[in-house]
Amino acid sequence: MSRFKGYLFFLLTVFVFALNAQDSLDASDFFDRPPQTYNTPDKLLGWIDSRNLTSLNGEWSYIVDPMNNGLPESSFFGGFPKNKTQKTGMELIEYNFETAAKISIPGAWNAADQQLFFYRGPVWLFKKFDYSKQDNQLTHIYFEGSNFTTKIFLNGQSVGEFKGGYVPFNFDITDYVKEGENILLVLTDNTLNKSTVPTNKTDWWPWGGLIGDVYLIETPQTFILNAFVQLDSETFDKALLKVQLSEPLQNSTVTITIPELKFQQSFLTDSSGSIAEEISFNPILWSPDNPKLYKVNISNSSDFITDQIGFRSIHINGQQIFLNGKQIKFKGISMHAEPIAEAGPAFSKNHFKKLLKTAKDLNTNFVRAAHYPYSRHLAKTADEIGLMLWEEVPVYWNIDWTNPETFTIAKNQISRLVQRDWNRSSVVVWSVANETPFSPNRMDFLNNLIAEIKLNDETRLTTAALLSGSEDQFKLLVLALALQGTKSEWVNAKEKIIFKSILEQVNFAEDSSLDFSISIDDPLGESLDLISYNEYFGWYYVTFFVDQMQVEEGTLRRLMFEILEDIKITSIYNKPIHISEFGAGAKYGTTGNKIWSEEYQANVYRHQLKMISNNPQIQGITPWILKDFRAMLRPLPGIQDFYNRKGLIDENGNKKEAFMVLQDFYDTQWE
Ligand code: GCB
Repeated sequence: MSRFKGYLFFLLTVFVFALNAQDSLDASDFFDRPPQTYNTPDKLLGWIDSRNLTSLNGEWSYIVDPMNNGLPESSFFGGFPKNKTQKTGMELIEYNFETAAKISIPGAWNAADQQLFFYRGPVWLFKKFDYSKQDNQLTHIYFEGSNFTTKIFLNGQSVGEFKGGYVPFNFDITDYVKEGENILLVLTDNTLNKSTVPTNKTDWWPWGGLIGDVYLIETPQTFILNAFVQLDSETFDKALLKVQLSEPLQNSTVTITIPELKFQQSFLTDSSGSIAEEISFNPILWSPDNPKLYKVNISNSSDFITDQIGFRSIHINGQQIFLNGKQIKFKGISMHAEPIAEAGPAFSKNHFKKLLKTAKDLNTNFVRAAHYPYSRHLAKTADEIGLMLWEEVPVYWNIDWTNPETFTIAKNQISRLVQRDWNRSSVVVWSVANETPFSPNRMDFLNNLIAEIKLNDETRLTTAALLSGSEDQFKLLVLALALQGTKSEWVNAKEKIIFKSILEQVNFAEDSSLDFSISIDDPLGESLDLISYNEYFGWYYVTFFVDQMQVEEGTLRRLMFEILEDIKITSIYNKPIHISEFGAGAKYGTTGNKIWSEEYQANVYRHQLKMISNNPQIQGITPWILKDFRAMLRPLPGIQDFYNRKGLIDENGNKKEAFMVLQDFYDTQWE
């Protein structure tokens, strides 16, 4: 027997022995590899733009891995992080990141590669970089956003894992990074399921991959982790200063200076390495009309951070909203993080500048950044150009309220968002959810998220976009439409008979009157500052009962327009109401009195805006939506083609008729 055959025989014997030794060994055990444990990220680093940054943005390679074969724990050959390369030409390697397809980061792979457009699964991203280590400095890797589960490997070693997309996270990689060439591999998986945040069904695109900046950040060994400086919500000269060091270092002198205000004050850290003090200065207040920012510096003996920060106050009193003590209305628009005339997610300053300038062109003072956190460039840009912001986490539709991991992800998202943007004067509203059906478990989940916000920041308003359309309200709406149907002259005789019989069935006299009204009574309203409410009069609702009523959908839509302006919207809570969504779909360039035309969409806006003006408790609106956006739920060929068409501009920036209707309303009709 040759030596080679002898070796093979030995291996086979060991294998058969191993199989026999364990009666229960089945095929799946054989394929299993030892499980890996992954570290979770460090506490969020704040003020990163004043740090020593090395950008890892730019060209990366990627390999799609639908069967998760690259993971060390599920791979026969050790997985992709080994990054085996050819040496003699005889090595069998079935992947190669050097020759793999390229992608520009930040960017979503399902936007960059047509083949991955609908793909929901794992994709590996690879970057080679040179690094020169600094003495006595820590090196951190910072991801601005990665969807939705991320595993990071540096030079073959596992650095850690982050679950939950959209928000920033960082790891200390001082022990992993090498002098000279480094190999960074990141597994991004955009799979969603019933327990993720968001869940697997959303009316927006699950962009996958590194959707935000990637940086190496250097800090001293002990450094200023984060700091908060914001005015009290009802005063103009008192601010709260909170500083947190990375270590529980007591009696470290921390100094804050605002040179333009000639302000300087020092404090000593407590035993947890933190400071929470009230400070006083007299800033020119930030507002959309005068977005004044000040350079603020914070330092101690080993570290220095700086940022441009605006100061303003926001609060509610009864049913009104006050910015810097003056009553205002939120003249807003909703948006998604998708740039104008470019595919994929918006991530850069330039993307947000164009989007926010278009919003400002509508005469808005406010933007709802739905339905998830965007990159830090959004709020930085809004600070500079003067727009108030609503920021939100993707607690959307059917969230798994009872799963503790689901709550952990959502809590992590809200606290990271707040801790990143808590010095942005533009951000005036934190939103914890969108259209979530009532249940006791939901109340606990959302109240705990609100508590998490308050723990971090008590200076801003909280809200959630509440669900509309209870069964009782729909029944009342049917009656209101039937009553109008009996009165309107243009309704034909056959349909009139149907409307009369509907009224008779509930003994409703034809000559009586009925003001259709809604009173928002979601119990979550108790915990919120703004009672936000999504409604789609003029677009969706009639479709729900057109079949039962046996009348033409066109008839019901016309009747809806007739009653819309008189709809009363109030709340059992003595707080401002914010209409967080209304709208209608239109394909740019479509004409005529029909659904999907610009004219129909503009008419929905005209009637809705009259109704809004007639309702004094409504103090803010963010119609749905600035721009057409990608949505898997919207397949209609020739019209939607996987875009939600409720934009006031289309994906290329063309303005639809409704854009001008809203622009005029904000300019001249709503004070
Ligand atoms: C909603 C949702 C939003 C959808 C929108 C629509 O109520 O909050 O995510 O995109 O309606 O267009 O149906």
